[in-house]
Amino acid sequence: MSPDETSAAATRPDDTSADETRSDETRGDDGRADLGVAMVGHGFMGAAHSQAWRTAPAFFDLPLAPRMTAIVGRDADATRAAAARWGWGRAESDWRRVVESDDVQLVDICSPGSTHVEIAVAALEAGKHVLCEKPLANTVAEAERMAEAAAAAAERGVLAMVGFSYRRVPAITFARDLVARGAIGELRQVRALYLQDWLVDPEGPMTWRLDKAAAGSGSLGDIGAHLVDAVQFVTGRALTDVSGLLHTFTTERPLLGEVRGLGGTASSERGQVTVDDAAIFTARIEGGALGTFEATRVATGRKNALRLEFSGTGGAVAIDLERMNEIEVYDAGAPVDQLGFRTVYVTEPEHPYAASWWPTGHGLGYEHAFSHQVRDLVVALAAGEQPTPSFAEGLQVQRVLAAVERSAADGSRWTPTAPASAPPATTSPAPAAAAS
Ligand code: SOE
Repeated sequence: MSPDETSAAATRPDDTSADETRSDETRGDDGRADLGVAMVGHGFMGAAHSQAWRTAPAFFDLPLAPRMTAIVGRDADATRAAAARWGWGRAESDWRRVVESDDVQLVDICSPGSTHVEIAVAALEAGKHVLCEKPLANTVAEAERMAEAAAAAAERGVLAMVGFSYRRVPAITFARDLVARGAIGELRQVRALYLQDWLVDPEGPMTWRLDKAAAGSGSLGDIGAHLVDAVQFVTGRALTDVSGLLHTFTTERPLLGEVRGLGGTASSERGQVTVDDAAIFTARIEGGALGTFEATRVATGRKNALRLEFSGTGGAVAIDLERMNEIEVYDAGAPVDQLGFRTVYVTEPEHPYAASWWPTGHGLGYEHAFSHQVRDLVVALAAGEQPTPSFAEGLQVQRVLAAVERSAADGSRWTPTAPASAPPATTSPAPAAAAS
């Protein structure tokens, strides 16, 4: 069973088969091979990934033993402080050193998008596995280079994965399972919203996320990318054509003083915002379904509301990350006098990943998806299997984002997501339908 087929069964603690490690690897007392991890970046994502590397081995029986070997950052003091706080073995200021280190087998890239291509390609060429934060890159050309490097590395048993962590929120993984089981019949429509409001205040400061050179795009790439991945993951179908609209409401902001969360304090100087505040697009989906998408950081009052609704001929499922332990399920075949959405609490041991955490009903949070990501990655590496989403899938998401940008720049014209010469990219297949 591949990690993309992560069902409740695949997340049982005893699921630790296929430890096929090389004889030159170091092993701990329990016989498991070490997996030396070096993480690049120590911002928001660095914190989330650190938490996951620390926690996943304690809650899942992993077939390799991750070691938090090194953390890399440009600011030596801040990197040393992060290493001490989060438990990394050493602090480095040049990612090239960890890429060359014998005690590192995996490079985890949590730095801004502009850095991804260089680090990922160098790491893969040096024989290190790679986990790279989303979106895969800032441009399609960069993502293509990364996907090519990943394909070449895979031939040598070196594997790469892109960090679309929300796939591993149990409610979203479970939605995928339900759709694959046929619980909503034939898919007709998808509604996908990612609503945040941390840029509502025009005096909120610039961060790298507002700089096209560093981030590639704004809401589109930062949070819209999650929508694209989550929709394609749940449905098993690719977005084939899009019609988009991008807008920046606040074009100039104070420069950043001190970082706090996604924003920070403002300095007296001002800078130009070069990315979108809001991205809205409609899409045609393989198989004939339609999708509406909205990614915005100016949705007043909405903090981290990733909302997905899948409507089919036989039912519907809906998720809201502000209530992330729940999924709403509608069965159109129920007796007429009992029709209605039911709220299912996704915390039973039968639900994806839940058995490894707390007793029924005790709920998971934002950070757990990153632990699940580590769990699935490590299981795949030990089995020598391609972890998902692969860089090829990350590239396909990048193509969707680029198509939205091209469409928006051209009066919202309908724009294909696949290159003219290629057939529509298909995402990881959904698992075989299970009996419902
Ligand atoms: C990481 O997965 C991420 O997309 C961040 O980059 C966003 O800023 C955050 O709001 C959601 O998670």
